[in-house]
Amino acid sequence: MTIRVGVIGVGVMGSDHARALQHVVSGATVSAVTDLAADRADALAGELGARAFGSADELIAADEVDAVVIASPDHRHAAQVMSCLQNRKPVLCEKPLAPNLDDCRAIVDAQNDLALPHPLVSVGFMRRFDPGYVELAAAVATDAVGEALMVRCSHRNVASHPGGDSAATITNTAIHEIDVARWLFKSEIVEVSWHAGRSTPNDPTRQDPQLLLLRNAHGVLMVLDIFVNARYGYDVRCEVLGVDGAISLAPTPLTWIDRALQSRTAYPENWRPRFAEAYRLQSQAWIDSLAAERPSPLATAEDGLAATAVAAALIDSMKNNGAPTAVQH
Ligand code: ISE
Repeated sequence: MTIRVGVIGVGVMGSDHARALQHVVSGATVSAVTDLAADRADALAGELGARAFGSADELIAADEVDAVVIASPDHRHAAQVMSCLQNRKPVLCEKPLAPNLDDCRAIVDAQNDLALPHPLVSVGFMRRFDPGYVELAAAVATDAVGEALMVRCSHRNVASHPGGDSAATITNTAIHEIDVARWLFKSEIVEVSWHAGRSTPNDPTRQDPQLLLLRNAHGVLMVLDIFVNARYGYDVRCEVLGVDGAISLAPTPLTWIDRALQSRTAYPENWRPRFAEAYRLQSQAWIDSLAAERPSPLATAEDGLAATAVAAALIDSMKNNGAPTAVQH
């Protein structure tokens, strides 16, 4: 059975998802797209042989849509996920599930009220499918470096998305490390604190970089520097410090160039090349679960809620001069 997917939001991420579902992921086809920029939806619909819809609700309700991918702006996710639930359509919602904690809770409650055999909502925390993070998680699970003590992460973008602020850095970008912290250790984050030094002059809309501390229920501390205007390259790092050693994500360049007394490599310009394989594996796993009518192996609505709860605590800490703040689950 080929899964006919409708894609909501065909900007950078949505069009990447649509093209991969059409040409790379087996068992799927893109039957429908929609975007507030109708010309963008029409162009992609023409490219893929799909139908362009005038609204997310019309796409979600369409008979030719078996499942939905939401890649619209973060603040639109909650209403669109709720519409998928009302139409009983499986949905892969890009992170975050919603930037707002109450919206995440409403989604989890609405899904639970349906009492369906399998949850409909999956959340696009794609690093869970990145081969490097999968290897890291296996090492943590087997105490390969001894019992984990601390995690050091860096998440650096070349340039921030327009229209964001200091809170968006947390809900849209750091949300990945928040999920990684939960997923790596299978442990809830119980306390956080937010810190900052000087801020780059390259983005007056936000404090940048930020330093986030996340402590889980087993006492493991994650230290995350997040710098969304780093300029030098897209650079994601993760190192787990254990009793007997340390394990880190390996650098991901494909080549090194040795020339004129220099040896150099290149950073990716953004997350898309760095996590292309993670997105492919995530989408394939989602489609395979739909075709086999088994539960999705992706992050759940509860994972989305938990991540946004941690983000909310970090924002509270930010507003309270970095005070240690308990996470309200
Ligand atoms: C984006 O959605 C991502 O997934 C990237 O990993 C992150 O670096 C970027 O800031 C997000 O907007």
